[in-house]
Amino acid sequence: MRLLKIKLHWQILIAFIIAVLFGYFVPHGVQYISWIGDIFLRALKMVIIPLVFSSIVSGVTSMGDGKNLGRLGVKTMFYYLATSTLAILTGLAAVNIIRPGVGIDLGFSKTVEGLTENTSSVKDILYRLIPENVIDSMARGDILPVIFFAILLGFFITKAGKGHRQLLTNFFDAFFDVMMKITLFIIKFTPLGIFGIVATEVSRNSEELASIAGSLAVYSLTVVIALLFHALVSLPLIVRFIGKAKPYSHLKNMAAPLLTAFSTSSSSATLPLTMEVLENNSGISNKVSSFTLPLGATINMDGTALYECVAAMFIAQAYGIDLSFGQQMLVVFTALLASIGAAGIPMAGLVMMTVILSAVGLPLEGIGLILAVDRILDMLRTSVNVWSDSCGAVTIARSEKEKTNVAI
Ligand code: DAS
Repeated sequence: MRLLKIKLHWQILIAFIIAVLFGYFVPHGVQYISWIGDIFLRALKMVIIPLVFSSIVSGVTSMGDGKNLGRLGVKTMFYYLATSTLAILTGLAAVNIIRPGVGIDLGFSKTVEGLTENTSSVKDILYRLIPENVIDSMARGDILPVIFFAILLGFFITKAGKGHRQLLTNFFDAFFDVMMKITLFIIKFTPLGIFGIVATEVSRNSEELASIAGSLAVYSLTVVIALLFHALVSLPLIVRFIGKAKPYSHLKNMAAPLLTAFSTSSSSATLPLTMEVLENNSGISNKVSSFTLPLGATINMDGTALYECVAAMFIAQAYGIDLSFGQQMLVVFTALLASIGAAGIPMAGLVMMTVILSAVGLPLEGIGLILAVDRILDMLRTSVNVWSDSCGAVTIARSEKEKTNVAI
């Protein structure tokens, strides 16, 4: 039981090392344990629909009773969509320049079914977004229309009469809280899942082991470089020239929440501290912080969106699949929606990877490639998520003519 006392990321590292050794030295033994990885992936997919649905409805209804929905709501949604898209494009550029997965060539023999059918014309994307039957989409795990419907439902709950609005808001907040607990319980089994998946992948590709390990390091570096560029260049430029505020003074103020986000890998757990720091250190009004931050912690995840894009492209490269420009734009679009749907809890980005891969038609087992480094990368992408939410609060507060403590 002492093993369970070790922090999850150390458990994952130990499980990864054992899995590589087992897969390499006892490849014929893998058939007795590969089911563990399959069960873990099934459990992750089991919670996606209810978790994403309740996360988005709860997040959108946190915008309050619709009064704020005017100018502040439009600015906030525009900032969130713009910075998440900028993050994704930064990741796309990095993964196309560095090309971390090229050369592994896992020899993915069969053409990846579904990939070619995913045309990405706007009409097709709209057809995918607006379902004929949202319950059928939920049953089939077709996440994009579920995310679209959840945003619509959350928005119109804020427009409902006081009684209904309060009842439904409380219900979805409670439902989301329980779904987070179930997901955190499943995440505890990640070391077992890693053992089953990685041992299987290694036994299948043991001859590429060295190149996979090398490529995994380059992949991690690609994610880190792109995340740091977005966090330390793109976002500060937005704060400086659109928010007319001092980004690095604000960064100093954000030290505690960023370290909390890094160590907990949970935007939701960091939210109370982020709000306290924004109001007391950077001097943002409660009106702006209490509106933008809870929403941001749920639907604005620049770090996650960037990571989803890089991971999907890395997996495509590793399987020798050359994505066309249109297919890469579909990856960008699904990464944006997946980041909106990801919950602010550890490894939520990994849970959403199954969404991206199935939406674009890439092999799900590609998750086995990135699982081992996911928990470490989660720490950095969560910090970037929180940092972007806080930059949004400063930029929006300044656009509302608030003096703040970080004004130029
Ligand atoms: N850990 C998630 C968060 O709390 C991010 C992720 O898993 O990508 O923001």
